[in-house]
Amino acid sequence: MLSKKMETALNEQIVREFAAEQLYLSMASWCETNKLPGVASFFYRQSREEREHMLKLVRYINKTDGVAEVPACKAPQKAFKSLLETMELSLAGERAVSKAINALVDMSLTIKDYQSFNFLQWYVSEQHEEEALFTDVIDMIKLFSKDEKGLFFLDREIPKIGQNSDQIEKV
Ligand code: OFO
Repeated sequence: MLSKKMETALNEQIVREFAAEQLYLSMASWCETNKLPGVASFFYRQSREEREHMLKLVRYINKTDGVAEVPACKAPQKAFKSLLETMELSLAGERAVSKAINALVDMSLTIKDYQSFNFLQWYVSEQHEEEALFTDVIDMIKLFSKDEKGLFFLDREIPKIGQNSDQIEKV
């Protein structure tokens, strides 16, 4: 059974996952309308993943005698200066989510909620993967953006990054 404190904190995490889903969807749309169909598919995938993270929380809260709350949608940023900006904003967002997950893990230990501690471990690994993924993409952009054909190459290669982990999740 969830304590009120943990139920509230997990519901706040739903808001963060939802915000990430919406932001990635907005970035996908921006890429699609800026001649970057490959990166658009990358962000559509990221957006779907964030929705899965949100649903996992909804199911966990409801199955642990709590009540999940579906949050209102605040419009995400819709215009971006560059491809690099989308990735830097993504990395900053993932770092903020990692911090929030760590705080939830801390709370679960403090109040001896070992079920939630166990549940949250999945998010700890996921955040590690996502931070590494966006760091790799940023490095790649910095390396190739000076090249004339760099943007064409990046649009083809970025969607391949993290594809394996996506496949593993679907198995
Ligand atoms: Fe990467 O934000 Fe979800 O967990």
